Amino acid sequence: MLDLSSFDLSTIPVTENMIDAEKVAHVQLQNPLEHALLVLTKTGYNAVPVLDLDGRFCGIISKSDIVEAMFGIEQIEVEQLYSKTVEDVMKDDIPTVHMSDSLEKALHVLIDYSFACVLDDRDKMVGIYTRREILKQLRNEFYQQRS
Ligand code: 4BW
Repeated sequence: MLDLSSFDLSTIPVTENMIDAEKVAHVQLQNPLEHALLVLTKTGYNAVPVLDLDGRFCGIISKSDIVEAMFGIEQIEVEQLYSKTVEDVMKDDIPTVHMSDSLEKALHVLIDYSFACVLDDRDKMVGIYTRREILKQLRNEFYQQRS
């Protein structure tokens, strides 16, 4: 049985084991949807962060946001990929965590989202914390207790 009493998420900084920003695939606000679809397809991710030109976090765009934007009344309108921008279809009401926060805060975000964006004081994205990372921490704790 896993005893979580010694695994205190409130003491683990969210910056520990986050994926650094330079390794995070992202798109920019003014990119056409076609570019966002290319990034999502080539990287294999379902959703990536949207940043402005200064690297500030603006929201998240997913493959389903793009497909939804292409649906016209009667048919799929491929031209929307060129006429609409990331800003037109992204979701911007996304909870984030600050780089001084603990894993406990990220855990709450990761209930509803597959990753949490980690921001600095100026809202610049310094990295992301993923469900995979938190599960890896739990697994490590599990094996440490068994040994
Ligand atoms: O290209 C991939 N490499 C690896 N090693 N794993 C992948 C890859 N693509 C998907 N996965 C796996 C991961 O376990 O599928 C899970 C779901 O992917 P997603 O959500 O739906 O595209 C991945 O889970 P995760 O590592 O916990 O990542 C959660 C979400 O975080 C991903 C994606 O939206 C985002 N993400 C992760 N790494 C990213 C990233 N976004 C941009 N750049 C990165 N480097």
